[in-house]
Amino acid sequence: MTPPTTGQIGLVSVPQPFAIDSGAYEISVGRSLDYEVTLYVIAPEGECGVDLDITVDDDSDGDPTNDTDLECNQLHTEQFEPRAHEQRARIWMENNGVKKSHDLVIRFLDVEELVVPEEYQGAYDEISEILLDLPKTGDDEIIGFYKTLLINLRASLGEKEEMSSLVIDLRRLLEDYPNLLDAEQKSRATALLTTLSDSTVQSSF
Ligand SMILES: [Ca+2]
Ligand SMILES: [Ca+2]
Repeated sequence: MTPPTTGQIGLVSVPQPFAIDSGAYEISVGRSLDYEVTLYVIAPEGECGVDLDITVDDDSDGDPTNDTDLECNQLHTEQFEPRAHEQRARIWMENNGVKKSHDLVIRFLDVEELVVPEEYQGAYDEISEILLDLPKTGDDEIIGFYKTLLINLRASLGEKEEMSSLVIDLRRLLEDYPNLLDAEQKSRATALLTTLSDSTVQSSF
């Protein structure tokens, strides 16, 4: 751990964090701990939060790295659902207009069978990209629903039945709300859904 000194972010966690490069930390956690990490981020002053996944914009403000998934100065136990070998989180802090951040890599051990099957890695990355470019205007509830379906789809890659029902839900949503996405977003989403429904159909023969 980094001993907290004035104005510095301190991090205490189980499993223990290791400094990996300038300002970044890594925590390795395995199945024996149910992928649970207990952490406490000490921020002596200013605003501070932990963004647990810098590829997903949880508060839909256009910046995927600034979410407050966990509050600082509080003890949290977070159970992760590994979909890859690691997940990158970020501790951010802002004090008197000065921003600081420390990346936090959560490395998952014993995940061979949990990670995205290789043939879906491209789709996984594509969904992550699409999630970074959600509509900025429009009905928040519908955008939120679209985002949830995409996150669920990304989590279900390789599970054929769940995948195909989510692909159908997404297609239906895009049909029901033809103005939800702009032309570029729409062609990207449509291409993704076509690829995934092809792979679902093929696998059933
Ligand atoms: Ca995020
Ligand atoms: Ca955000």
